Amino acid sequence: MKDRDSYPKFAVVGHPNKGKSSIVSALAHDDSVQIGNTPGTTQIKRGFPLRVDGKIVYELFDTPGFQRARRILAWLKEHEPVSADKRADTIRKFIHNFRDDKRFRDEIELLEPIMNGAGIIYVVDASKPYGAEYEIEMEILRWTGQPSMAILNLIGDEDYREDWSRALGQYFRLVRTFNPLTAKFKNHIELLESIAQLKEDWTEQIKEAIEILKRFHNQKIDRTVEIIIDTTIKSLSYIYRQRIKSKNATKEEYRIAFERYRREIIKYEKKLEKDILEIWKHKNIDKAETPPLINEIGLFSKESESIFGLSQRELILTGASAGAIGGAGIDLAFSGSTFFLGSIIGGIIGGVGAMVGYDNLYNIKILGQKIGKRELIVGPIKSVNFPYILLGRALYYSSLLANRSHAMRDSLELDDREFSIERVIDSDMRKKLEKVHSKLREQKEVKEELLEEYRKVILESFKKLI
Ligand SMILES: Nc1nc2c(ncn2[C@@H]2O[C@H](COP(=O)(O)OP(=O)(O)O)[C@@H](O)[C@H]2O)c(=O)[nH]1
Ligand SMILES: [Mg+2]
Repeated sequence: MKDRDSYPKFAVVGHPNKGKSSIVSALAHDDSVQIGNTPGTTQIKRGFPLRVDGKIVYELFDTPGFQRARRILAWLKEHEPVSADKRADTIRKFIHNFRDDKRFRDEIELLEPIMNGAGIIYVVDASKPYGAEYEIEMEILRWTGQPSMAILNLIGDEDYREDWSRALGQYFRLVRTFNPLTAKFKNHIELLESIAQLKEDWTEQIKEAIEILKRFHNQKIDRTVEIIIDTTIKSLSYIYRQRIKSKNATKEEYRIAFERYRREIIKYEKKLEKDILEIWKHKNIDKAETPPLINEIGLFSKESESIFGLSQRELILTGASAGAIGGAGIDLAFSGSTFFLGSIIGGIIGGVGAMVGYDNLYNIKILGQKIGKRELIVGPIKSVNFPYILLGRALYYSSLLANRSHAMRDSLELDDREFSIERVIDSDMRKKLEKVHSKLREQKEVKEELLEEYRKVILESFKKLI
């Protein structure tokens, strides 16, 4: 039977400020790891396990940087054993003798997990020139006898990886480049594949970890797609009903009905935002700085003339085939700013005078059942563009989070100009989507096969982005 603690462990070590904590954060999918500009942010070692379904896949130790490597190596050499196989014992002796000595606290913190069986991940900033001063700490690590690899992190713009590799190759079994801030899932897996080669005992365990991570990653993708579709369908079929007093709704009644309708759709999108953050485990994203998806760009601003790069003509064709959009609707949708759902809906509320003309787009009806029982109905939205705005925003937002390293501490920047829905949804795909959208516009039932086709298209488009 496997021992409960049998998962692989790694100590991430190196000079201060080389990106150790960032690497731990990225590889443990944990955005709570402290990352700092000032050396010494990490003072004591801390283990960060990567859990999938409650089970630990591996654990990384974030450690303080080396501070007094020269003194320690001198001590080790003074106590040099007769043969190399006893060097690890000398390290143990050092830890034992100096456990309470504050001068060596950082080194003891970083050596301890290694002597307890953790593999070594040595981190350097290869955008800075190589220097012999690193050899002292590399030599100490070599004395531990633990399997080790070096990671070349490029923090700045320059690239001294060749020099570094020549030196590191003499101390470490493997040398790999890994950028903790830009690493995507694929890079993470590649790094783990390298780590699997470090020690024979680990190969099976790490391969298993890779399989678990891949499966988990696919589950996250499926969940994301499910939420995007669910939100889109809910928004497209949403209908707001409000009792009104007379045959004609007053301006105020229109305004209130629109506002309630708009708020509900915004609520759906906010919920999506929250769910996606949870799926991709971004707990500490700087939300205050995160621009809300619903932005205040005015409806009639001339900022952009296409919707995510879809040409007008194409959209009109899509619309024509759906047969659901009036001339006023087309003009409105195209003159508006593209990305910001709130502005399209919001703009209408803004100009009270504009309301009546856009009945077509928003499907506003007044239903008189009996005298005194009249209803103002808003929705389902008729705009052909609207579903693509929703989908585009959701896909773009989700891809930013799926691709975001947990080492990233910058606030999330949303910029629709980076994103073109045309790149991920071609016209064949759009035709399939349109089958569902048109049913929703007409308030008809959507058959299971159509939904399945819809799901495949959204999955395919999301996979293009991550
Ligand atoms: N641009 C860039 N910055 C990085 C990278 N890795 C780390 N940093 C930054 O370098 C600083 C130190 O990183 P940290 O992980 O705390 O280093 P540690 O002291 O070795 O744990 C932080 O401000 C990081 O955001 C990188 O690959 N690219
Ligand atoms: Mg640190």
